[in-house]
Amino acid sequence: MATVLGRLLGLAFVVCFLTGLFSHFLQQPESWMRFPTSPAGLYAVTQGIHITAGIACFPLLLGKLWTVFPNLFQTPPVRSFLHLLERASIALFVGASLLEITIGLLNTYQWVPFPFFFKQTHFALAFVVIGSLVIHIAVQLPVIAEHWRKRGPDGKPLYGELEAYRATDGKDGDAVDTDVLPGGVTGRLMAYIDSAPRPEPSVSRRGFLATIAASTVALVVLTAGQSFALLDPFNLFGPRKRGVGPQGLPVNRTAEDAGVLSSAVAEDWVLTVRNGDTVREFSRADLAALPQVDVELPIACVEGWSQLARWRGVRMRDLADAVNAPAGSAFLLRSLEERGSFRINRMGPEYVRDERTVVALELNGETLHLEHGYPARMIAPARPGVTQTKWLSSLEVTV
Ligand SMILES: Nc1nc2c(c(=O)[nH]1)N[C@H]1C(S)=C(S)[C@@H](COP(=O)(O)O)O[C@H]1N2
Ligand SMILES: [Mo]
Repeated sequence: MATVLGRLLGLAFVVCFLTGLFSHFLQQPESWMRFPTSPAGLYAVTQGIHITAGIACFPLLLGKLWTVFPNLFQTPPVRSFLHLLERASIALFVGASLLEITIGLLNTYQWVPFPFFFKQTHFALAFVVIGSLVIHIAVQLPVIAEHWRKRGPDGKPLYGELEAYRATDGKDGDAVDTDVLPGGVTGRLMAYIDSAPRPEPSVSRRGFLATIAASTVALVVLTAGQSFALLDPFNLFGPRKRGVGPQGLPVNRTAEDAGVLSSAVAEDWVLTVRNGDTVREFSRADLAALPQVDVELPIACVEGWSQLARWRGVRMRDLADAVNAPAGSAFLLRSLEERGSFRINRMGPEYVRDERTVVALELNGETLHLEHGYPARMIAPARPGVTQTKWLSSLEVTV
């Protein structure tokens, strides 16, 4: 049972790690990095998977901890250097992964009741989790290999002996070919079976596994609706509900929190577009007079929720051309916001040149709501929500 849960958990951790790395570099790219802009919902999917797999880790991890709990009290506590290393890596692994998924979950509720930055900690811990998992697997590799070969180091079949031993309920040592006892997996398993206290199990193995499976499926089904439209009707636990918010779209940071209540509605607002000495200023009327395009693109938040919306506005490409930005230019997007981590964002050339990247003036057929970034906000395909800058003030060619 520990093995079954361990495999699922391992899979979930690897999925979280890879989707997490993808999300990390989308938000903090190295300057040489380029990202796919299609399909437009790519990030909504990878981040939806990230959050959903992270949530599934709770029952899986707790179930796994429950099944291996007696090992905590094994005697002797340390048998060898390798054993010490293994136990230490497990302690690190358990601690780090519990912390990792807990702060991750809290962050999806935008709740940070701990005295450190979420993003940096979550990123660093991911390497501790994966690192200690690799050590754990490396130490167990001989056992894993024996399992797959179905033979012990002595070449004898593994489980026949174990089953025979089990059948005697550990009482009749003679029923077992004791040759296989020392060393190999069978020996260690038997030693473990002998040493562990064996109370009447209060739940059957099947019942336990069914409970874990049911709670995992239930958690996923009742939360993943925030990320996947198909499950929307079952979204009970997801912190965000689709379609709830101004213009049918959730809001992450309000205009009030961003401190733009007056600057965003100022008469003299202009969008400044700059390429070195070439500077052009566009009022909202100027922007509205340029060719308009309609795009259907999702807001896909790092917190896992995402929602498709219809946007209308000016192609980013046209604005880049208006200041003769060379093809391949990246842009710095600035918001009216004076504080806040998302007021400045660098947009790589692959997005600048994509014809679906739009400085949006309208959302779902109406003038962009103040909460969604009025007078103008950026919307680009396959980018994290944090980069979809609201209340734009300037776009500037950058390296
Ligand atoms: N200027 C600015 N733009 C911003 C943010 C912000 O805090 N400030 N939040 C971002 C985040 S985290 C998300 S998920 C999206 C949400 O867009 P919405 O509120 O229109 O749904 O806006 C992004 N744009
Ligand atoms: Mo977000």
